[in-house]
Amino acid sequence: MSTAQDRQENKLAIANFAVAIAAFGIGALMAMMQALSRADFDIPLRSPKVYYVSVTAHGVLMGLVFTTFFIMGLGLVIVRSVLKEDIAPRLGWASFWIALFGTLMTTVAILSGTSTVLYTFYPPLQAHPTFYIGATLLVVGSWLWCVIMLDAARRWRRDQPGTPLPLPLHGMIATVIVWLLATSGLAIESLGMLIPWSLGWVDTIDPVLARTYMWWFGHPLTYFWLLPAYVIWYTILPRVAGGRLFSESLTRMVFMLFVLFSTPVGLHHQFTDPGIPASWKLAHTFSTYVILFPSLVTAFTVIASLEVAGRMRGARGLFDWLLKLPWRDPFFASVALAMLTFAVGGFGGAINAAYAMNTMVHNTAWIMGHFHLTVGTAVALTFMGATYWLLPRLTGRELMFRRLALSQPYLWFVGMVLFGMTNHLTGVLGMPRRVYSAAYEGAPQAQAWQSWTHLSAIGGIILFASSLAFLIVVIATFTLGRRGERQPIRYALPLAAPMTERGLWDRFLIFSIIAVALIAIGYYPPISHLLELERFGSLPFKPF
Ligand code: HAS
Ligand code: CU
Repeated sequence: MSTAQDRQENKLAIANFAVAIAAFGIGALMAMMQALSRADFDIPLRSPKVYYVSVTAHGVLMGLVFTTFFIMGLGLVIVRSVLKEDIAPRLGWASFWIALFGTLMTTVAILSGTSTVLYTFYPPLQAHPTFYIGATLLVVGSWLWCVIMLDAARRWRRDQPGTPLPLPLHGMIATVIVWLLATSGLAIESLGMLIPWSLGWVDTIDPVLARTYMWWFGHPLTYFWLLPAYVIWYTILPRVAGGRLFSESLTRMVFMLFVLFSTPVGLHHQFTDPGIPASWKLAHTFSTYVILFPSLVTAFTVIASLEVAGRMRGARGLFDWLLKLPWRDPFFASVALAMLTFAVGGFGGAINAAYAMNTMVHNTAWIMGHFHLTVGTAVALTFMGATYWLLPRLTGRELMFRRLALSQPYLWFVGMVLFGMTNHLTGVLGMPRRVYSAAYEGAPQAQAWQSWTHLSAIGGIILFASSLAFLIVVIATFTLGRRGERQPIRYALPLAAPMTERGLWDRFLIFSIIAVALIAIGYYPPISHLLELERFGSLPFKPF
């Protein structure tokens, strides 16, 4: 039976998940309108202004709000499940309300049409000050959550000296450190440049410098999204699949490598930006290839864990273990399809990171394809699947409409294959990203893109149907689901005996210090070189 304390703490996690899912719902509706608009369908209210307001809201709500709140909720659930003690509920609620207040501020700024700067908020496009201040508050709220998470790790160490953190907490602490390293770049950009400029305290802004801080934040942001998904792949999936985690030590290593190398790679978003020395762009290419490694290890470990599961379920042949897996479980299907998609999306990342190939795909629809397979599927579909797993465990209610829940990840997969593949293709054919109409007012080159964008619009409609299915299952379960015994939250056991002593890959403090040093090495020279050049600030632009 649940205690009052339990219910209180579940409430906090549930509040975080609720904001995440609400943001997802609004973002999904906008996404479908955008896919139709790009394919040049005449939908009501269609105009460039509406399109760019919508793309800004979609990017911010999906990329920054859905993800951040979901990750905060997941972190709280994990802390509670491994520590089994109070986790500073006041601080938790303060974090929640500050982040929510910031989110509402930014959302109003976007929807009122004053802040059409897209989710990358590149200057000299200028937003209303409340856009930047709201986004900053969202981050401040998340920092308080980081304090809770770090405090949980401290308590574990205090009570079990010498033992390594439980694996899910290990992964979440890595996520927290990556987030703190990432948001330090954002804090410099936001407090030092964007907010004073938007308030009119300074007239001009340095766009390349701002973009450099932005990508110091923006690349590790992608791993802030990915690592909690990895926590689910490593620590929950093998158990649901009926098997064991293939290797605990590899898992600990993977998370620590992300702490080390997530951040000093951001120049791979700026290969075409002027003023940054080519040598430093090349250096960031190399470090990007280093950060591919932990994901390749992940591919190996998760597939091996699934093979173990299939064999524990009785498979004997070379590949029949695949068929033994619980493909009819909504959580399993979501995560397995998310991983399959990530194999393609991650491969695309390796292409993006190659300096020469990047010039072919940069600023084209290819990039949209890339990030819808990575954050839009590997991460989002994992989070949706995890919601099916978590909801009954947090609320004690049975999952409603199981068949709808099962069809949802398959629909998402089909929709994303159509959407992702067509965007990769049109990107290679030269179609820019972020265009309101792919028809380009009848330009001949645009003819080649047309039929593909129609296919991608069909993908968008299927994705919307999948989103609706997800929302229906979640809302119905939450409000109408039959109450039963609350199932416990249990994590996968490793194949070998669990580790009982702290090893190399458990040294968070030392690796964080090295990570800070690597950021200094990766960013100090290119930024100081940039500042040595004559700087021309830009006045603000508000095209919409
Ligand atoms: Fe990226 C642009 C490079 C990963 C997100 N990326 C973006 C943007 C976003 C994004 C949002 O180098 C656009 C930003 C903007 O708006 O301008 N990306 C990479 C590289 C990786 C990578 C090298 N990206 C991600 C992840 C993201 C994400 C993860 C979100 C979560 N990306 C780039 C570059 C650009 C870029 C350039 C700039 C492009 C430009 O010009 O603008 C790597 O981390 C990827 C490693 C992944 C793998 C895949 C491993 C596979 C696994 C699954 C195995 C499981 C299987 C299933 C096969 C190597 C782990 C088995 C299933 C069974 C049932 C058996
Ligand atoms: Cu990146």
